[in-house]
Amino acid sequence: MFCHQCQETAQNRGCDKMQGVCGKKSDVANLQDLFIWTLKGISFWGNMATQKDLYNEEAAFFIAKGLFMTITNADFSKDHFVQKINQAIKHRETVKKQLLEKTKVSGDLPDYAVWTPANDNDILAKAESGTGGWLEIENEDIRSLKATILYGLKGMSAYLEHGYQIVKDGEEIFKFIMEALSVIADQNAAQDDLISYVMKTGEYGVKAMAYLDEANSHYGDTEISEVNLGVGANPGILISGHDLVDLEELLEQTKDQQVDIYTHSEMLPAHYRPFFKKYDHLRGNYGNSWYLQKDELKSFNGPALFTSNCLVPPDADKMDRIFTTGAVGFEGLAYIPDREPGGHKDFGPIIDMAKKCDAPAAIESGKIVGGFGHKQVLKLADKIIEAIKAGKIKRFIVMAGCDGRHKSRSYYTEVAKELPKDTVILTAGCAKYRYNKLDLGDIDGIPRVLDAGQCNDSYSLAVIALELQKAFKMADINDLPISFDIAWYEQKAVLVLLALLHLGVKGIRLGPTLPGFLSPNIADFIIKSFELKGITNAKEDVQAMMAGK
Ligand code: FSO
Ligand code: SF4
Repeated sequence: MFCHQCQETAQNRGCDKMQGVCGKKSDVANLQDLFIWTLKGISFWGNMATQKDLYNEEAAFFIAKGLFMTITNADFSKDHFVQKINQAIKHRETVKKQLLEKTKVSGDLPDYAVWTPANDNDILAKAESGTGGWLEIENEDIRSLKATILYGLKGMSAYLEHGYQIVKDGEEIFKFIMEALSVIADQNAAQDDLISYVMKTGEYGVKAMAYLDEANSHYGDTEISEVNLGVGANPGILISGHDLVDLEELLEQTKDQQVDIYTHSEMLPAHYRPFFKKYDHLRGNYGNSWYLQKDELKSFNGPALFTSNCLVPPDADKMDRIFTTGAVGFEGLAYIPDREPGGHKDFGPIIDMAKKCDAPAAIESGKIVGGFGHKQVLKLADKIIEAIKAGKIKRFIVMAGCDGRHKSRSYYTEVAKELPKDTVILTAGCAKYRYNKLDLGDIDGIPRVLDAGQCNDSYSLAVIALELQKAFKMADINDLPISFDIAWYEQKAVLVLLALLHLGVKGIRLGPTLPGFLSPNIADFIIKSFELKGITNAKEDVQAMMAGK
């Protein structure tokens, strides 16, 4: 195996032993590489087909969902990937047939466009041979650019998969994924073309984030809300991940069942959406960010449902209490199958289990406040602009992104503490758990931490910046009193970074480390072109940010 897609990759170079730092085993990693290789096969035909007005929506969604499954801490199941590779070949053949009925394709066909396994053993053998792995690409700069595009596409696919459950459509962005996958697959792709696709991935990243923002508004726009951190007397189900449709169906199916629902990690911002407020048994948020789930599950006492990443490989004695669905999977854990068109998922097994469990033990009490998506913040725009003009708010610090296991991430807590009292932190994603329970106070009633929501809601932070730019009639977004100090872990954060670069944001700090998948030359190119920086220590970085550097 060789996987270097996340911030915790071994030695910031790549996981290449029997198991990755995240717990992904080498056989699964190799199957994921082969699966993406077969998705390139669908894209090879699909990209040509869309140019002939033969867009196959089912195949395009299959590709996006497939990429989402390979994101860090999503699907660890060998069986799932074998099944998916078989399905990918079927989709490829359908798309190919549709195209060949309309036009002829000449020239040599690449292996990924034609390979058909005789059986599952064939798939396992091909995966073990390393087919589709990064080390097949010798030139490290080409490998680095292709990895940047692919990881951005994985993040984009996560946003699309969630949005598509709610609104369908999204054709333009699904087509881009096929186009970009075809470019990554092309062995002759030139460095300059790949650089332009890195930027295009950021451009489509903004579109994908806007698409999901619009889709999620089906549940109402985020509004200022207090979220309970304590527990009730009923047994509970803990729901984690980012999928709001799953949450809705779980809430419906647990109505009047004397079972409470608690959000975990990235599901916390669901409390900010008006739609979910009608469910009294949506009791509150339990616990913190994803990497603490094992300990928090012990005291929760009831079952947990993972609707998307981040799943940590569970302890053997907790396997029966963890359920997966959507793009998540793990050998030995129960998997709730997808909904049929027009139907819903059946959460019966998890509800039955919850009823037999004790109520959660309290680990916290009190409330936290969030819900500052772009529409809510724009309602406060006059107040904020007044505070900026009066010098009461000197600077905004965007500290969005992901949390992670490494101790070095205490940097973000220290930055939050170190920042002067006339600064406001804009956040989204699980990175906020590093400081969202500190008492940082407010500025004339505006909280010093404005939480827009999930990492998926990072779009809000870009919209807020663009609106402030308009309000202050500034020609350049970089003239605003905003600093970006982003924490990254997995591939949605890669997409958010590319989206910010596309929007022209310069001088972003990215930590705790710069991505290991950037070769020295490509890292140098990005650092020079966009003034991207690593982090140093909280004191020095706060001083620099306050000086606009
Ligand atoms: Fe965090 Fe995990 Fe939301 Fe990520 S829970 S790390 S960027 O998957 O998705 O913020
Ligand atoms: Fe390693 Fe991250 Fe890949 Fe897991 S996802 S194998 S930790 S690089």
